[in-house]
Amino acid sequence: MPTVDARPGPFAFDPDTTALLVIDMQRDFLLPGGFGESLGNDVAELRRTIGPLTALISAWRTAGLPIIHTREGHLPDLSDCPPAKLRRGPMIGQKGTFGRILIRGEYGHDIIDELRPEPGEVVIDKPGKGAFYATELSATLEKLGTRQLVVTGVTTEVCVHTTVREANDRGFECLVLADCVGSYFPEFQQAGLEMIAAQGGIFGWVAESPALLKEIA
Ligand code: TIU
Repeated sequence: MPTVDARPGPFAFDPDTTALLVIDMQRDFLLPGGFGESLGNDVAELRRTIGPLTALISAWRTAGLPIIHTREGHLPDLSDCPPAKLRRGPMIGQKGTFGRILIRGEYGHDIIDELRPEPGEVVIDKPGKGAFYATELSATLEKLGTRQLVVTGVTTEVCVHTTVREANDRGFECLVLADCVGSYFPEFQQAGLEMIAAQGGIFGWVAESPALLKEIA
C-alpha cells in the first residue's frame, strides 16, 4: 500500500478508496480586493496554497482518482443562513467587489480560475463551515466507496478543521496537507496543524504534498 511520510506516523492509503477534498478555494476568500481582504486579512497567507494545490490536483487527475470541491455559501434569499451566523457575518449577502458575498451563483462565491473543477468532479455547496452538515457529501462518499480523505483548502482552523473533525467522527481517516491548507493567521495555521496530529493523531495525519505526490506519480 502507498504510504506517506506524515505526522504523527506513516499514513498508508488505498488509492481505490481515497478521495481528494478541496475546501472553499473561492474568490471571496482568496482574491485581492475580495471579502476576505475587506475584513483586514492578508490573502497572501491563503494564496501560497494555490501552487502546491495546482500540482496536486493535476497529479490526482492523472491518477484517475476522485476529487470533491466544496464552496461555502447561501441561497440568494439567505433562507439557509442561520440568523446566528448572519449576526456575526452581516456582510453575507451584501454587495461586494465580486457580487453578493457568499451567495451561490455570484462570481465571488465560485472557485478561483486556477483550480476550476473539471467536468465530472463533484462540487458540494455547503451553508456551514463543515462539509458534511446539510450537504450530500456523506452520500457522495458512500457511493464512491471512500474510506480515506486527503484534505486541502481554506481556512485551516475554520472550514478545514470543522470538516476533518466531522469526517473523523464518521470513520474516515484524514490526511491534511500542510502546504495545501491556509489560514489568514500564521499562528492558527501552526496550531491548527499541530492539533490534528497531536495525541497520536487525535483526528488525523499531517504531511507535505510532495510526500503524497511521490506515492501517486
Ligand atoms: N472556508 C472557511 O474557512 N470559511 C471561513 O469563514 N473562514 C474564515 O477564516 N473566516
